[in-house]
Amino acid sequence: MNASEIIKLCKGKGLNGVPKCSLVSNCLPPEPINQRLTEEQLSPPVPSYHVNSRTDAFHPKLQRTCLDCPVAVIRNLTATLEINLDLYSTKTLVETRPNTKIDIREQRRYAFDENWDEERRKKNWACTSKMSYMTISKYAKYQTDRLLEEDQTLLEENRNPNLSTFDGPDKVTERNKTVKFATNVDLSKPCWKPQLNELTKLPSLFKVECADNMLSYMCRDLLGMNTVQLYMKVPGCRTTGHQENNNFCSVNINIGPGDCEWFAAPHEYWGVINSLCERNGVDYLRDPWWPPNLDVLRENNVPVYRFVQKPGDIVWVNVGCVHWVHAIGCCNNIAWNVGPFTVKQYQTAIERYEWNKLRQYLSIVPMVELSWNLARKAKVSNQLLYQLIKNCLSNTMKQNYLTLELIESKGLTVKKYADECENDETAYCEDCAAEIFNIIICKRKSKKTKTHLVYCLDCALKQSTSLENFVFLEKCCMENLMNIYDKFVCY
Ligand SMILES: O=C(O)CCC(=O)C(=O)O
Ligand SMILES: [Fe+2]
Ligand SMILES: [Zn+2]
Repeated sequence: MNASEIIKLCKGKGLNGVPKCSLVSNCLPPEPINQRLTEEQLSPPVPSYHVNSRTDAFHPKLQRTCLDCPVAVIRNLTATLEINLDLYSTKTLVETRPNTKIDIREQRRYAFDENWDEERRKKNWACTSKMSYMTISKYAKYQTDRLLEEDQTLLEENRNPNLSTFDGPDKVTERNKTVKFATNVDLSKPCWKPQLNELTKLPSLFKVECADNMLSYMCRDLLGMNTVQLYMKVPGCRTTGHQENNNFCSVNINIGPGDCEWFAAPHEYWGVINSLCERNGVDYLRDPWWPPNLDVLRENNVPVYRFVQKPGDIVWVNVGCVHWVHAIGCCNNIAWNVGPFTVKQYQTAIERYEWNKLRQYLSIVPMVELSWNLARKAKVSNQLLYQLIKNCLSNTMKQNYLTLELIESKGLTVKKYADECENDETAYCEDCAAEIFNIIICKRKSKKTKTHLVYCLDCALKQSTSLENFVFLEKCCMENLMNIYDKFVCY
């Protein structure tokens, strides 16, 4: 059906209310698998790909390996492509922007595969951290001091193997009980141009900006997703367990000088990990967590890849893979997300989008806006992927029509959204965090500052069934949406 046939069938259906719209039939966490995994299956070796030449680097086999495995390490690619990792070293960062303020998380330090409560009495899932700020140069000093200290400690440990730097219940040294982790240093600013430029040497699957990357069709920055973020670490710093925002893939390069240790479980097992979190009082999506030990996962039939990422190694995190990362040495990492044009990527992103809605958790990737952008600008050649995107367009186009019908049936008018705002942020509902697509329902918060609060239709109706006191703004008119819908074809 073309757009006008679809809309014709909707006529009059929005007068008494607009049904909720879900873009997937099921977005619930997957059930545990029935079959008991063997010891080998529970500790699989990480798929790794060693690049020996430029031919290897751009060979389709590399892309295939990445898209087929939950997680992969790619060794020697950065060296082969002569990517200058010094650009991301602490020394260069200090030379470029010594006074930039960065977010710091102060974390407890424990053995690599363990997590304890604050008193170090019981192992648990919850992690605590204190937030603060530092400048790049101040963190650099901290990191360098720790680097020297670690060398010293290693020497001592070699002499006396009973000493340990980490913080188990019985192996506590007073020193270094907490570590400072500089998370999410934003490299999207113009001063980091050389750092971003360097990454254009990568094969297209890994590129930050590329026609093959769905995230490049967002008209603005999603910090850390379609822009690069840098992490500065000392031994013991932890990136707690998570899946990427909306289950997009991620690319991570260890800049060194130290190593990182990774733990990862395939997407199918996120449901089991989610229940383990729930049973242990942590919110899988919102709280920081770390498995108390790896046996818990083994007992629950969850396979865990465990591997070391050396300086220069790229870790590829595929769609929906659950992962948690621990710094073995002092190091910096750079990371960003990509969205290959695959059915699995799009489908899984939409599933998480719907699950986030159920949990009232904000989707950093506004999948509806992205889908309409893809329709306007991307060339989609995979028939099934095309159908999934078209399905999203059709549902949201109907939703848009019914919403207009409902508003107008109440004798209210919808105004045109000012053009100068066209490129601004995605709106999310003030109450339920849902993405607001195309029709902005808002209420003035303060006359003085001219700030507005934005709501989805459901949350606005909860406040007032007559929708009085709300203003309605339409970004793209019905006719334009219908045009985009009809023009979106599969190549
Ligand atoms: O380097 C880190 O600690 C961040 C790891 C991560 O979660 C990622 O790259 O997706
Ligand atoms: Fe990640
Ligand atoms: Zn809402």
